[in-house]
Amino acid sequence: MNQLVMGGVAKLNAPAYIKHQKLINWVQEVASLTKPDRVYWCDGSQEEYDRLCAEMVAAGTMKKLNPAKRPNSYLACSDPSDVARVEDRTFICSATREQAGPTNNWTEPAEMRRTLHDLFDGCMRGRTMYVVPFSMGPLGSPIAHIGVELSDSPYVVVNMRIMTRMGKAVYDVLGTDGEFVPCVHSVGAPLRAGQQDVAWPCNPTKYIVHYPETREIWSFGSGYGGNALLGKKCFALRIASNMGYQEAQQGGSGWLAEHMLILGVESPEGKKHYVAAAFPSACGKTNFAMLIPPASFGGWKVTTIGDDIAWIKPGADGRLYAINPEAGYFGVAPGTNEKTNFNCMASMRENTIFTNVALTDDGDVWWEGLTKQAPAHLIDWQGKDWTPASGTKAAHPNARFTVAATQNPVIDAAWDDPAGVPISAFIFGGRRSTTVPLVTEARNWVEGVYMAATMGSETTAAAAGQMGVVRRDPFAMLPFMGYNMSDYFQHWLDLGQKIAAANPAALPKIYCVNWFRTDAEGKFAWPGFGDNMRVLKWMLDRIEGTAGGSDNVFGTTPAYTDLHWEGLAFTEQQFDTITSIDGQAWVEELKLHTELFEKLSYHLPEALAANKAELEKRLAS
Ligand code: O2Y
Ligand code: MN
Repeated sequence: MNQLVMGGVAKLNAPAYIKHQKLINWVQEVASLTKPDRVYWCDGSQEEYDRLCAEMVAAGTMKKLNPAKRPNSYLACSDPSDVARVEDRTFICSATREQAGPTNNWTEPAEMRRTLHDLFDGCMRGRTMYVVPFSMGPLGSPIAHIGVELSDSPYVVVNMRIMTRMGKAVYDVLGTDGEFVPCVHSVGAPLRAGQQDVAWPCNPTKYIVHYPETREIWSFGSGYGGNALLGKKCFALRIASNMGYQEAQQGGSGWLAEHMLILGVESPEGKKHYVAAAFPSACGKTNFAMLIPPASFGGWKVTTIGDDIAWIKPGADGRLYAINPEAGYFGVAPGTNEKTNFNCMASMRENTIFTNVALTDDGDVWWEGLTKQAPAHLIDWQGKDWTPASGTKAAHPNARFTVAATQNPVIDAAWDDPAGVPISAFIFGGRRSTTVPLVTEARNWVEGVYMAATMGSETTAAAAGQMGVVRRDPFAMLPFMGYNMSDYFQHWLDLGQKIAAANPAALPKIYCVNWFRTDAEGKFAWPGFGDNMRVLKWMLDRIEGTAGGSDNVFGTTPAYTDLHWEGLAFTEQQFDTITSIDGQAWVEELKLHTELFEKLSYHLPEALAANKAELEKRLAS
């Protein structure tokens, strides 16, 4: 084993296959600060994964599920105080406050370094520090980047092995001097000699800190999801969005790190397009990424490249190419079932880590929405006996499954292609019960960027404790932006301009969608799920130039007859319910756009302000 008892002296015994002295020195430096009992260099093997899982079962962190029901699968239950991302504890510590912008928490970097130095000093005592090398994106892809996470959580290691390309091969790509993003993570719970550990160590003090200038991530106090699996939101969105912007600032074409799923759609005639779609958290991204077209769409195929994050770069032909930087899904379990997402259920039949779901009496898992009727008895996510009469949730609303992308039965053949896939359209969607119509096509790039910049979403009870409050969530990036939001808007505008200057036909179309309009009874008026294919088909037909649409104040929308309705009893009147535009509601909506633009006034692109003025003029007339 690549493991060494340190006895207070920071000697590492890095494996001979690691030739990167700077990396070894950094591991040494962090070990000297955090003072773990052991340093373990992960190789990413199956044997290592199985061993760590067995150790966590012995420690009470995970339970092995019944292999007859759920082969090679585990359930981990977190501390009840550590169940979700902590946005109020997340910081972008760029050199100046303006560089982080008004949508991010910011602390002066030197001050934050002092705070973190004190917290990390000795924070791994009694624990093992794992060295986790990982690639975001196919190993060696020109769009991929490498990270190394140092963590004192074996739960993080096994999840990172599923969520990223993790292991020894990363060192071959790094060579002697390759670049990597250093990520330091601690649950913040040092152990005194002889002290008994708890099943889910964590610390009430939490910091999720990004230093964009040095491209470092430091995370303290949480072992959960986006707070701890640092390849995901921290690297693949916050740090990467900044990297893509900086590349443009330094004279390159620049690139995009987006909170977007990527899917492929193929017509019965074999015409294939890829689209990337941004939705805020908890808006059914995984369902859309694995959509099954209705039966009346015989011969149409939807395939998944990714369910959460896209890295997008201009290719040699001037088009935008996207990769999924991740290798697995960390999806929300509650609400997922054979009807809402058959492919997702199939993905997690085996080799899955579940977190904060309930345990059945026969050693399988259950969550709200999995079956119509709840089992008569369960052990809930907090380890307590549960019956349908308990009056509590058996699974935490943010309970998760971690599963390899390769287990998805509709994984796209090109999902691992280092070159990425060409993007034909961007889709932006929020959760709005009123105001925003089912689908609108932007007439030009600026109009599309405006739609994305001003998108909003109603909060769900689980997310905010307050139903139905509209939160502006530009590009669905609000919690994940690694720099100033207005500079980000400008970056999108500039990239569009560069692409159009070389070849206007290479520009993807931009759409705004809303699956969540409600009827007079407050029920969802649009069936959603597989029926979203009807909207997707209209978009593809538009791209191919074969579908109708008419202009309104915001963009181009389909008429009832422009959509394929076979197999769905949905009347023209129902269609009106979800596409009608309420002028007064839009006057109110635009006041919220004004509020947003006032907040983002520093560096707000003039083109967006002008687009808003045009919109107001059209609305008034
Ligand atoms: O609560 C967490 O840590 C998970 S957040 C998450 C996980 C997977 C995909 N998206 C999200 C998100 O919040 O957007
Ligand atoms: Mn997400």
